[in-house]
Amino acid sequence: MRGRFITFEGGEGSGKSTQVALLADRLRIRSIEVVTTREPGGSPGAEAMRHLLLSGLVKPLGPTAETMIFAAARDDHVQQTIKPALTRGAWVICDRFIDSTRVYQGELGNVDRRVIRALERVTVRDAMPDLTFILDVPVEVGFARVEKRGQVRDRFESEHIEFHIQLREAFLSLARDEPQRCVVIDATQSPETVASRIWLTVIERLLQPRGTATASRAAS
Ligand code: T5A
Repeated sequence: MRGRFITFEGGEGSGKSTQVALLADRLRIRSIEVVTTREPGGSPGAEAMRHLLLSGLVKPLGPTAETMIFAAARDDHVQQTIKPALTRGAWVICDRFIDSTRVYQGELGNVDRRVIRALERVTVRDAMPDLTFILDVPVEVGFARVEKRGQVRDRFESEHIEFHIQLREAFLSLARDEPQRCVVIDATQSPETVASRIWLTVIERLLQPRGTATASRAAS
């Protein structure tokens, strides 16, 4: 049976990487094989393209060219990592995926929506996420977390504050458009509290067959 595919999306410092790891731990305790991965990256070819994208080397080429390089990286990632894992029945948890392209390059980069969707069809095909968590934090909270980590800001983290405010709105709007796939999580609470909310959703949507014990009982 095909494994499940879960993606995490949201603004900078919203806690995606932290929650990817915490969810993987909970699933592994249930003896589920889990592959954690990220975009841009997640396969040797895509990791090589990650450097080009996040260093800003590609920025001068413009948003459409940048989108195509994100798509090339995604194609390799889907073919080399995601599809083989799903086919053998593993669960895949990915830190950013198609919604980041829709929001960063589409909504904020003004790349034509038809181009974004066409590239999505070519690269993703039947590897669509079953469930997408959109971690929502006010921009200043995300920035403070990134700041505290003390690393050099990448190409997108360096964008002005208005960019990040629009980014947050675009993710929330996307979630409203696809409620069957996307779940917004208030990510301002502690990592453990956020992880518990995510876990309840995974139980309700992916683990708990209809008509069995309530999610809260199963989670305890
Ligand atoms: N991009 C990506 C596109 O433009 N188009 C695309 O198609 C794709 C796929 C990727 C960049 O590429 C862009 C978007 C991005 O700008 P990245 O380096 O992978 O860049 O960075 P991000 O995905 O933005 O991830 P970050 O590492 O910045 O943030 P996370 O993963 O959201 O947050 P995390 O878990 O690393 O946490 C950040 C800090 O906060 C703490 C952590 O300990 C850590 O120090 N933290 C919390 N603190 C308090 N309370 C909580 N609940 C916390 N959760 C985490």
